[in-house]
Amino acid sequence: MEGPQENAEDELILSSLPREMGWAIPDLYLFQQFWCPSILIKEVNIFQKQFEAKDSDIFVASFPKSGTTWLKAITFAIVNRQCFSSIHNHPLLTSNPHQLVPAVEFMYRGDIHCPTTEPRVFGTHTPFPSLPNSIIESKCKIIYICRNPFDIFVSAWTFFDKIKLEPLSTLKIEEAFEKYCNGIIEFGPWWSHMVGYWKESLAKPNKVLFLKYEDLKDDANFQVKKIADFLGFPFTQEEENNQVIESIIKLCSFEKMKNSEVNKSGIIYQFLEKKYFFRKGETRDWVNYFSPSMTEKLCKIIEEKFGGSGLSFMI
Ligand code: PAP
Repeated sequence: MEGPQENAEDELILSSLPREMGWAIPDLYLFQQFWCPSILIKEVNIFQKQFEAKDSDIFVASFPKSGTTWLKAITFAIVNRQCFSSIHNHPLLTSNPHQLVPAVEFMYRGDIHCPTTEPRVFGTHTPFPSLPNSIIESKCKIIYICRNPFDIFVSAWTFFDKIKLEPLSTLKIEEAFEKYCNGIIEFGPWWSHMVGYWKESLAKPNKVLFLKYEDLKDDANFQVKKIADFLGFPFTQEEENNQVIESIIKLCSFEKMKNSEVNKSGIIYQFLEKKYFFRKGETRDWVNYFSPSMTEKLCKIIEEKFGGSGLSFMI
């Protein structure tokens, strides 16, 4: 527990940071160059200072609404496939992926616990430059999932509206889009988040694997094998013959997870309803929401922010 002096220091630090209204969290602070939700600043700080990474740790990193839940499920299923070989008694049928693979930022709030078995698999929305040194310096691995910024916008706009905290009211799509184009969104700007991990994946391909939601949708079999190889848990020929990859894909599929009793009700992280993590699970749903001028504006921003980085999106 913090005493009055620490609380006063925290308040002082916060009051010196630029502040904006969030989409779901009333206050976002520009902390270490990203828009950190006020309720997580202390946690991100503790994470940076205290987290001790083990060489065997695995991090599923992402910008919110990029496919985190899906990749957490796939990663958990890959690395634990020897313990839970039967699809009928798998923990993913009785726990939400966010319970099995906790977000490190929420771990310090008390309701989510650190995994006790190795390899420990964690999730994080923290941008690459703000990760603790022990993650950078250890041999642990990071898998980043990236999604096209059009679908992220729609997914975020619909999700954040459902989970928003008092006293926030519904953001009109135009208002949300304006914020999005200025990078003002929980853990934004989205472009620096993606580019940070992208560059690291190019510099250290054995440390950071950069995936795209669209590629996972397109050829899950190929991507699941790639993840398993990267993590040092490759599938044997026998496993391939026994359709182990296919059963992992099926177990983690959108339909299976959305319709699983465990994901239909209840909350995680103290205030998030599990059912809201499963909406449509499709690519290109953005065409149902974007006007021509919004499309043009976002295309320009993408060109400006990603031009020359080598990172591109199939729009
Ligand atoms: P988070 O950052 O809050 O954890 P995240 O899981 O990254 O959210 O993103 C949620 C999106 O992934 C939703 O997309 P949508 O709004 O466009 O539908 C959600 O439906 C989708 N999603 C969740 N689980 C799966 C899955 N198993 N397969 C494919 N997409 C999924």
